[in-house]
Amino acid sequence: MPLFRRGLPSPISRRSCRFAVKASSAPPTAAELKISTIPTKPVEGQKTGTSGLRKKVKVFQEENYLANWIQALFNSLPPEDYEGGVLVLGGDGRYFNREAAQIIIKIAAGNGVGEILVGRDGLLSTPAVSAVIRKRGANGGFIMSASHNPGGPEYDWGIKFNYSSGQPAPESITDKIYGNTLSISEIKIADIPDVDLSSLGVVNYGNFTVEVIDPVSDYLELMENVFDFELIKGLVSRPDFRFTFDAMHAVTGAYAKPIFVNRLGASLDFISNGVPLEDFGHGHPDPNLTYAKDLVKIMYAEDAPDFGAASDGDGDRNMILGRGFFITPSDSVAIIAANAEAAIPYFKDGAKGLARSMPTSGALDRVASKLNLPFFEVPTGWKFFGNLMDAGKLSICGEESFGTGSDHIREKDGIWAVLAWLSIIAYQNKDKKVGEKLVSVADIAKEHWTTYGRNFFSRYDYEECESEGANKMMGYLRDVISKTKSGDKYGRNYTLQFADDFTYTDPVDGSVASRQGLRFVFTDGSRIIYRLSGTGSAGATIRIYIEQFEPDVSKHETDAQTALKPLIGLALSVSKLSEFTGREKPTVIT
Ligand code: VG1
Ligand code: CO
Repeated sequence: MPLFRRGLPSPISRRSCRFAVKASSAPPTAAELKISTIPTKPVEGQKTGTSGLRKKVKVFQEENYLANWIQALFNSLPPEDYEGGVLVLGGDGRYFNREAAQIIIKIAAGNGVGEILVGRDGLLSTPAVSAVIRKRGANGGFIMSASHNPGGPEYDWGIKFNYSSGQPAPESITDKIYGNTLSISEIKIADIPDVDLSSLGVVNYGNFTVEVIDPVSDYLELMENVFDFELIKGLVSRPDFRFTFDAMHAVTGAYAKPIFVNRLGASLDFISNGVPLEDFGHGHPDPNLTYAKDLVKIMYAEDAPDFGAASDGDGDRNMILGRGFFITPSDSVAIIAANAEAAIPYFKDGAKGLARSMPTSGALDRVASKLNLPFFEVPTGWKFFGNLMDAGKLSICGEESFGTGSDHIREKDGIWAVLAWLSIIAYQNKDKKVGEKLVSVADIAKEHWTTYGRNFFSRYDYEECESEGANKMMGYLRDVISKTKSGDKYGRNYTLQFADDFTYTDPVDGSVASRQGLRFVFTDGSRIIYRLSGTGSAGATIRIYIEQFEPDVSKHETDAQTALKPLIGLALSVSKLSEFTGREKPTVIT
């Protein structure tokens, strides 16, 4: 599979239809684009995790730290795939993005890139970067974000590279980049002034062009093609329906007003934390029950709105709440998949296939089986879905970590998930007169459970443990697994079907990803899964995923923590977690 699309229009012809040239001083001519080569030394530890390279801001501020990684990236790609080509650049607005954008622009120019399309003020959500790459036929793009990790001088920064289908670079590329960071000796950088990113326009330096684009318009256009906006507008403008969205002072703040208010008619009052801030207002921009507590409080209050949602730092995650009701992400993707054909025009001919990450609950599997659709289970991380989408095998997919999306782009998509839920609610209520009782979020979920059964699911996170203890625990569990056999008894009620370390073989290109999570699967379908996070920037985060299927409708309203209690106890005792880590309680429970 070629990495980049060939036969792109040349940057010159692409440029002719753009905005008027805007530059503070007369642009230099081609001959004047001076490129310097500066010597550098390799830096340890620039290995990409689940989603890009994430470190403390202070680490990225070390001399050439970011520049080395960017140059190593260009050293990893065939020159014909970027020379004279187009790259997209954007980010979530976090601290250090301004400086980083200038470094990336200059190194791209130094390596012969033809054009950079950058979001105004350096802003573009992760899904919007994917959308812009695809719409404009770009060769790839950079996302400046550490996603849900906190931002600010003391916190995290991150960088991710997506290629021409808009998909996060696969491990074959990120491994190559890492290899090159260990042998790098020079950086090629263009000697141009900092580019003004605060207003739309085009500036040329010799054969190199920077275009500052509106961060919202390409993305909004795509959403209008995917969804029936008139249907959603009908719901949002009802006097008996209230909707609230928490942008967590992150990038979706830039999207919420143009989409929900201006285009769909929601009231501006219902958007909270809608201004993107460099430190997310001292928050942790992770839309879950722990970190989005303001929204949770609103949605569980008396007279709560009918629908509440939040998105993360870079806009690819989502949390969905009804009045006093939390939709687990594993249920969310299953419910969207079950209702998509009827409620979302993009899926009017049905989905091509469904997929989830391995630790995500099996709720989606049941929808796939009922709708008779191809189904895939991939490792954690969105990059594993892209090949299936490119091959036309997959339409709707999700992760338990608040990620939901489809093949309209190649990233998970927070606003898409909110629009998908609004479409489903709107569709189910389209014939309801004002004053009649509306079908609520809770009704939709309960109806789904009645049809498919309920997969109780919970995740326990132990953040920033000592790496040594966490690694020892995983080693110990591998040892335990090697001694297990089918039929082993666990506690009073569980019989082991199998235990292993998940390995995935990509059905499209045959690439193999191993050591993707330790799983204990029991004969009744219950599962316990252990993984170490690949997105943290300090210590180790242990994740334990617990799942149990319940076909009995009379038990569906049990609280998930109550229903899962025996299995959770088992997960803690089997792993000896508190002995290895000294932790008695998780930092986050979802
Ligand atoms: C976490 C999630 C994973 C998600 C990844 C990136 O990874 O578990 O499902 O794809 O974050 O999401 P890990 O390795 O920490 O478990 V984001 O919104 O941070 O780009
Ligand atoms: Co994110």
